[in-house]
Amino acid sequence: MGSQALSRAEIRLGPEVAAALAEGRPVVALETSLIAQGLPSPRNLEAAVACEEAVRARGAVPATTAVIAGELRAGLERQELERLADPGAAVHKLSSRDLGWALAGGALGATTVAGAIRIAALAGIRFMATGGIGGVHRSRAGHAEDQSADLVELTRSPVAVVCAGAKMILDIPATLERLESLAVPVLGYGCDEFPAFYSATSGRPVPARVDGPLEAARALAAAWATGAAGAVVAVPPPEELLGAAGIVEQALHESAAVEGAAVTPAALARIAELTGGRSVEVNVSVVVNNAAVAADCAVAWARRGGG
Ligand code: PSU
Ligand code: MN
Repeated sequence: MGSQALSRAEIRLGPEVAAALAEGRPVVALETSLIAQGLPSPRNLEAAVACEEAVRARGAVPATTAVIAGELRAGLERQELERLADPGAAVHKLSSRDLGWALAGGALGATTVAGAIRIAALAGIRFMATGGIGGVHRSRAGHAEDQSADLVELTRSPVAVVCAGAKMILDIPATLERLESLAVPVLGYGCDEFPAFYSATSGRPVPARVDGPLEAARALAAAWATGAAGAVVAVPPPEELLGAAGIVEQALHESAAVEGAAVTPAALARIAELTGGRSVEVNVSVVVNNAAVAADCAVAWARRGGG
């Protein structure tokens, strides 16, 4: 029945990841939808490599996640990253609900936040980094309500997601309300305001602030001890995209006909055009910064004894 009976042949950890987990050393999971669907080539591969390097530089082991040839994976080889980043490869965007069919069917798939934290949970990894989580989309006349499964997956997978808030194209206040309804802890990392991905200000306060990795690790350990599953650690972007709000408005307006999972890639591509590529640079620096912060938190958490 519904028991978690994945065989060893179905989930494969990279050797470094397996060793680190066995020894209680810090590990940070990374998503790959950002690489396969979110960023243009060749910056996507560079970003994937830079995230892994940032995690290593801070003393943790990167566990980049994907589904490849009938296996859930955490910890990829360079050639596998290259395949996921290849614009000519047909790479599926996998949320957590998609892991089953992708695994059974041998599909090549990149993980969203939801997919990545589900794999992390199965592997026993407690920290994950991304750019921005999915959330509640702005309502659009004639379109069905669109809420990312990232939100619900945070209620199931005990993983701290380090991000610069939610994707900028979303309805940020509605996303924060939904996180509250779902009882997902939200921590501002050195900030009082929930960041808005391309900018440090959203006008919305965070419920709680932590300063530095030690405070974050303490707050997360206590949240897990009191029954939380996933948590959001919101980190202000290291650099900002000037005029982001207006540019995002315009991109969304122009991609009004796009539906479902295609909305993010279409809007991001248009934002990149409208900013002459500057949004891509900010996006990469945000993702790499979050990977570094996630590693700092994972290191602090492992030092206090993990869980
Ligand atoms: N943020 C970005 N680019 C992205 C994503 C987030 O700047 O490509 C991806 C992440 O993988 C996130 C996913 O989990 O979008 C959410 O997609 P959806 O709204 O379709 O659930
Ligand atoms: Mn959606």
